[in-house]
Amino acid sequence: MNAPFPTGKRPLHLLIAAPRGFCAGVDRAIEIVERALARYGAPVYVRHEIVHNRYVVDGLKAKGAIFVEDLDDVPDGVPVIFSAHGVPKSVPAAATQRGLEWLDATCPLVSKVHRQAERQIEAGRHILFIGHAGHPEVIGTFGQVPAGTMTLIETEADVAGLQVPEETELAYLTQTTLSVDDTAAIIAAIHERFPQVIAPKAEDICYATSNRQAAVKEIAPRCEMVLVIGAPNSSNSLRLVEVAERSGAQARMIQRGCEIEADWLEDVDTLGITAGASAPEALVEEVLARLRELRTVEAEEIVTARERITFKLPRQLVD
Ligand code: 0CG
Ligand code: SF4
Repeated sequence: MNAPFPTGKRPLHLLIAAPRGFCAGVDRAIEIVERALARYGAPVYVRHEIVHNRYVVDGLKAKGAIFVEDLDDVPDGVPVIFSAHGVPKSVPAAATQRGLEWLDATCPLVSKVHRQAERQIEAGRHILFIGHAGHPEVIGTFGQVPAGTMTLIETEADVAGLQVPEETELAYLTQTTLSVDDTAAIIAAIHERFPQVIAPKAEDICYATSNRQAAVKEIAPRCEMVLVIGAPNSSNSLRLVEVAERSGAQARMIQRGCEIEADWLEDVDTLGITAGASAPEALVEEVLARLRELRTVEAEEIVTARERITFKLPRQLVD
């Protein structure tokens, strides 16, 4: 009897989402570390993972970057870089006080939210901040305003449970890497309960987050499974898993190609692939190589947007 597939491997159709992977803020943050290493020499300290990806962090460690969670772990006399997710104002203030040379790799789109927060407080408003508790971007944004002037909102139920004195003027802002759909529902609940609330002038969820979610919405309904290349502490990557699941596909987050087990694909003829904003294209290539070991792969890229945005580097690093 003839084998159904002469190569012995069943075909696997891949739908590769575009845009995927690195955004302009991640490109800039990594370049800041690389340029700082070239300019000052190793070691250069980085407070928190520069972006939430172990492969990126390990690559920079190999070039002489040292990653710490706390400014107190940075010795005197070495430069320190703040991660793309942003930091409370107290962190650069403490670095300056210690006489440390510091560079800020905060994404300009996160810094924009920081400035909006300051403006709302100057206008005398209380801020409802939609985000995920404990995420470094949330900690950084809360650290832009005096304690007690911002309340974290994670769910629609949080909106219903809010206790706000009658005369309080409210504004809302959001983390940049949230679910577009969940955030829209929370914002609708805020507007319904507080019709006078001040909305941000433009959406705070960043272009990269919303474009990657839209691309997954396009491919996932055609796939039995979607693989999201990203890390479990990467907010924007976690949101891609949710979007794929809500579109009816099975979804798995993976960090490396070698994690893919043959039996995951037993019932899969069409597999979606995407990567979070902090996952490099080298990992997409690694995943494709692993899939080619397992199956006869035909790949198709589905492009739902083109991204041309880039951000300027800090002045100190431009020759
Ligand atoms: O998506 P989050 O904010 O967790 O960050 P990640 O480093 O994964 O991606 C872009 C940035 C900053
Ligand atoms: Fe900036 Fe968005 Fe990228 Fe975060 S995901 S670094 S906010 S562009």
